[in-house]
Amino acid sequence: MNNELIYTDLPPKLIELNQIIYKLFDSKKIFLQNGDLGFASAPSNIALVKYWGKKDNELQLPLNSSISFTLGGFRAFTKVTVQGRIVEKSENHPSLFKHKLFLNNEKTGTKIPTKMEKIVNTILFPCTHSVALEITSENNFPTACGIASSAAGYAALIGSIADLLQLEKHFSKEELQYWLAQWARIGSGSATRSVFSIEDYFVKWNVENSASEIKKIYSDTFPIKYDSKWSNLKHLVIVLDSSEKMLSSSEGHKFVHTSPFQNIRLAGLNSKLDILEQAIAKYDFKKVQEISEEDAILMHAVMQTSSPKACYFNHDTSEIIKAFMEDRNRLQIEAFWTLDAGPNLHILYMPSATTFIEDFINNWKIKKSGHIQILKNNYSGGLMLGKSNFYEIKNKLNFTGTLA
Ligand code: 2P0
Repeated sequence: MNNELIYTDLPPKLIELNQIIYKLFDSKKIFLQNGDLGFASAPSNIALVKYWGKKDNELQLPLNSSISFTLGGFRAFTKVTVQGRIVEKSENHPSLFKHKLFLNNEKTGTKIPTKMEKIVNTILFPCTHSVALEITSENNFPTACGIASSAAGYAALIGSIADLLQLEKHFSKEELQYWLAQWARIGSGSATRSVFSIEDYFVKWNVENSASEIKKIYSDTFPIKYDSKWSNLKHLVIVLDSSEKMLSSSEGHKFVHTSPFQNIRLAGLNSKLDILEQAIAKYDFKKVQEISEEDAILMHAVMQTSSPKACYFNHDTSEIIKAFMEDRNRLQIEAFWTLDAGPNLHILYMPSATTFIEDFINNWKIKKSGHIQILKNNYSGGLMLGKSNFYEIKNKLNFTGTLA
């Protein structure tokens, strides 16, 4: 196989786990044949302290650690189907089959993106001469609505491959969690925060900055401790603009170093992450609010002052944030806002703030003559593997792919 289409430079622990999979293929304990299936459903997530900027593009290592809240109701549903024939390994023919991707009910599939192809080829290395994957993936939220589709998408893809290979039987829980988080990260950075279980509301993607050599940089992702009150936290998105981004996030990451605000943002970030972690552990709503809102502003300041500019924020975004903060501060409500790489406002709030949020949205709708839409996150849950989980949650959620 063309060496450019597999990963050779992976973290040692991930290489070890991949070797275990290769041995299972060799001993036929894992055996793939035409029609075999794997299923997974993965949530999206919204970062409170953001990942913006990479140390290494190929391995997707971030410049800074980040902490996210899992968006259990906004999900990708991915099914992988093996296309293949039985051949002896010694035949060594190029595969007759090509991986194919079917996104959001497309009738005709497309060639999968190169990065995805490299991931699939590396995981299935011993059998890519005889099989390929047909990947079908759907989101239950519309594109360009302010919810990270790559996070849910890559987490669900890696999950569905883990299900196809039945890795739950072959790896310990910790090994499987590590394997999922590392591969999801290589797919899309933010996806590494979407591979945890139902109780894992807050996830930290940690990167150690001390090592100078890229290969020795340690990056790991894990759920963080939280006070049980946070399990009541609600979330919705006020969709102000659903047009496609001018600059993709993957492109935007590349230009952080050109912004004069980049070093300012990074300077205080590690202590902010520590404070945020403590505030989540002991339910200090005010601190979580302050740090999240500040980092959203700082990230967008970096975006808007980089060259080329990544201007995701628009006039309506500033206007609604100003109005929200004035009312929220005056009434001392437990609610805060944040943004992704887009203009649409994410609101996180406790049940005591529900009436306030509803009134705020209704007033805003009147002011904007109805030109906003609301996406409510009505479900909490993490990555789910397997066919029965897949259909159970798909039926539970209003699977329309449209704005509610
Ligand atoms: C985050 N974002 O922490 C930040 C906040 C957007 C703004 O991670 O190139 O789609 O696939 O690693 O993960 C969006 O970037 O970029 C992102 P890649 P990704 O959620």
